[in-house]
Amino acid sequence: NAGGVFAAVDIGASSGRVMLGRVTGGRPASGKSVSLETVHRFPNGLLELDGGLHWDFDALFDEVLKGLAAAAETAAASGERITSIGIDTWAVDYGLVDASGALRTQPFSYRDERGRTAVADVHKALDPARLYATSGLQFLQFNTLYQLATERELRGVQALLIPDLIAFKLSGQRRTEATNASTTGLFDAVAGEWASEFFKALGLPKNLFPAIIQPGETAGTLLPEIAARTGLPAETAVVAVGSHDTASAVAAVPARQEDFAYISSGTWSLVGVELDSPVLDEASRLANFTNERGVDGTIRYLRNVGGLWLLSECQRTWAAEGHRQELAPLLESAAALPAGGPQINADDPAFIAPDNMPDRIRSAVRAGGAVLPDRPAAVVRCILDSLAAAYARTLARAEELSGKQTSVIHIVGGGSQNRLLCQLTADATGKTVVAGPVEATALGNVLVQARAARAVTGGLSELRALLRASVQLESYEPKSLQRLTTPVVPQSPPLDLEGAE
Ligand code: LFR
Repeated sequence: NAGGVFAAVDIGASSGRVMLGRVTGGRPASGKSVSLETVHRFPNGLLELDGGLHWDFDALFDEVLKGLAAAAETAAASGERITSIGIDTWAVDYGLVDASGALRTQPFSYRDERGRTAVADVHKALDPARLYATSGLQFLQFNTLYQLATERELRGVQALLIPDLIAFKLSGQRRTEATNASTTGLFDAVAGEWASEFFKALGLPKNLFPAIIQPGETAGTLLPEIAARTGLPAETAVVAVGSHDTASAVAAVPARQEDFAYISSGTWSLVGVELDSPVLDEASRLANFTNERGVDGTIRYLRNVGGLWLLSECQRTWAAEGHRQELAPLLESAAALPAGGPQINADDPAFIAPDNMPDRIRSAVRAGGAVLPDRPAAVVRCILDSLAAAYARTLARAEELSGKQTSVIHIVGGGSQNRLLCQLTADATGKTVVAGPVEATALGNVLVQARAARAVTGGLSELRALLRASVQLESYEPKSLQRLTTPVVPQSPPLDLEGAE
């Protein structure tokens, strides 16, 4: 049983990449390993159109094709054959396509305010307790159902979530991948199917979304024109993976034992535990924990905590003001500052929109009765202290509400490279932090494809063992004294289920 070569399309809010994933090594399975080679990288960002915040899907798809062409070329140069393509991106957002397959507009971004304006109306039709009891989804003002409620006309179109839209453009096949469907608010967390009563209650067309496909199932093969443009054989499969990036990231948490917590740390921090079944009770709803679907029918019981978006937006503002700050020296100065400085509530929806992040952070600190020194390093330290504190309180709640105790925290994604953040998290939680891999989303994507092709076998624990044999990890132990001096954190604001008027 030889290995295989797979193409992973992995797009985040600030950048995308196409990678070749190789599974090599013979029997037994534990002798195998997985590696990644980046063949194409491209930027992503918000596009302002008619006053709304969108994604430039046409540009992204162009980059995907360039990336697949580069993948084909790289593989051909070493006599390899790419078995399949898997796609993962952020969740929630969608494009509307008509019968001919044309996109109605560039997809809206979840950072646009439109979802928020529809919350009150949606909750009039379906009260939040009923929504949660079925979907198990945390309340976020941008969840798909609120965005859909702002659409003027949904007859004659279908909604395709972003990874599904890419898969459709590659293969001509329309499907909705299950892990991402679970972030729409229109999905039944127990049945694992669309919650048809919600479509009815909200007046949404019954077939607004295509049928569900599970990670590991094949959607189709390449359209002839795509094969011609990329140089990939037309029989290359488009395989569904955990198309929600967080689902792929959690599949690639290199945990050795069952009792682990994870933080998928990138633009957002997704903080929680893996469960076999959802927690749908009222306490869980009020704490705003989500039950998103993971690979192999697992439940990702977590909360969205602010993320490195806070930091990247500050950097963007500083650069625009003419004093660009490189990350490495910034983090070094931030690490040199004493513990116990001011904090903000990293979960505050006030930080979702772009622009002027340093100002917004400064006024949040001021509102809490403290002062933030006017230096980038102080702002960065405040962000990281606040994230670590949010991680600690979120994990404590996740354990309490789910009854699952954890002994180790895995940080995966970009944040796993941020040594200060990893150490502060160990300090704030009092637990060992294991950091890595950085490319968890792409690795989870590749492993699900590899299993579909039978290049690897087993459940998530076998995939995780293979990962541990393949990647470098780093451990951080808590400095217990610091933990005792961590200040009381501002509490999350009460859930704004009515939506802001
Ligand atoms: C992370 C992520 C989160 C989701 C947010 C918006 O990239 O996918 O899981 O809540 O983006 O889609």
